[in-house]
Amino acid sequence: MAEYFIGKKEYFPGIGKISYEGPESDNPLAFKYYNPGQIVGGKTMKQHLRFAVAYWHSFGADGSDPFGAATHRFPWSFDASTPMQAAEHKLDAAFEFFTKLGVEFYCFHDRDLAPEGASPAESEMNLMHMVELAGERQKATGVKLLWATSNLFFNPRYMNGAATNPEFSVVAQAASQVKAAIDAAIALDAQGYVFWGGREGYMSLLNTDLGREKEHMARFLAMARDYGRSRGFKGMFYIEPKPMEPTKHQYDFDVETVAGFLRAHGLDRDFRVNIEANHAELAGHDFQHELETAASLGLFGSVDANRGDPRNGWDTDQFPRDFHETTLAMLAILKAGGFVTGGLNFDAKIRRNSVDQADLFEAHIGGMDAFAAGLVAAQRIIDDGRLSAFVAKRYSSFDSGAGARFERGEMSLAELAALATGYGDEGRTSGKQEHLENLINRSILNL
Ligand code: XUL
Ligand code: CO
Repeated sequence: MAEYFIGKKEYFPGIGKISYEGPESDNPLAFKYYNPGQIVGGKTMKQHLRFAVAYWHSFGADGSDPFGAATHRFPWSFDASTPMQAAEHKLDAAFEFFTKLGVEFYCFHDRDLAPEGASPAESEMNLMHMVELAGERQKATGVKLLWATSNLFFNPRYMNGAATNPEFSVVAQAASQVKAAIDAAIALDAQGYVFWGGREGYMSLLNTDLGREKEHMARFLAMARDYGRSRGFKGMFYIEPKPMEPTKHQYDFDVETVAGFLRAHGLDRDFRVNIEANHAELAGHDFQHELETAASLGLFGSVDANRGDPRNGWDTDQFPRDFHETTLAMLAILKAGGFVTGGLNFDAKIRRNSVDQADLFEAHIGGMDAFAAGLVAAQRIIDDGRLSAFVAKRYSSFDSGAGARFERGEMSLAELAALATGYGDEGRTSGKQEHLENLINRSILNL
């Protein structure tokens, strides 16, 4: 992958290409576990993990919070005289970062790439201009677009929702944004298109027609799908579940809720889920639960890789670090068959007081190492075979005879009940949870 400074200016001076130096290395700007070409279970780490950088956090989150001003100073906006010029510089900085880090993919919202204009037409023109430049940089570097999305939550017009807004005029404006963003995704050969319904929910049921809003959301998503397919979009559409924040309740609450919604509206052929670790936590689940649920429903798609703080329950979007969590996540992902169009997108931001240029690199390096280590440990668990053999044995009474007939739906409740008399003290078989937990821990420590 070529290093690429189209603007002839280096935005991260003093930091070169990040390479793999192994677990013994003490270099903070080197990978300890992520070794792109290393074969794990028949595929390279790079093919398995499909890392993406999130444009909005890495080049847009300025460190401001409800209590304080921005702390991150973006060098790419210093010498820009217009918002469009700043967007062009930001693009150069982003591609410099992607190539130095060695990621294969990136993700963006329409408004991350290009500033909103004074009218829908101007916004679209801004976006088209930036799409053209991004396309050139993609071609020159080989970095690809994992997915694009549309920011339908920042502008005050969306304060009551976008597709679920009680005012039709706002729904139309959301459509104009989504149509342009799908065009951008197609032009940049995106492998996916995400809907995260930040304000598709309610703040109070007193003023909300819940049934009508959900119907509107389904209608809108079907229209977006039909538009994309009619324009030749072959990528995957994703819904990113999140239970709350910014609204009190979001309709895409969790994977199971989204699955019911997609099926009820005939959307499950074109849509999969983009699962975010921190969102799982907000829904009262763990990351593994959401991944396994998606896999069990045939809806696993992509991942927003981050973590929250289990003690405060906010969407803190921190970089993943927990080997135990990444091992269980990679185990679920491998069991689901791995990524096809999806990947691991770092929807994560450095902390407000992480103000050194190296911090953004070290944040991603740690996240990539955490998933690489998780991948190795997960593959070891699979190769060891004891975990899957235990689970298979646990259900083996359904593999033949009456159990198999029950599974195939060939038995009535009365027949099933009649069999009870022939059975005795079954059911007191150990679930061996602690034994299995120890197996997982050993596979992690053997790294
Ligand atoms: C918000 C969130 C978004 C989506 C894209 O919590 O995760 O950044 O990933 O809109
Ligand atoms: Co996300």
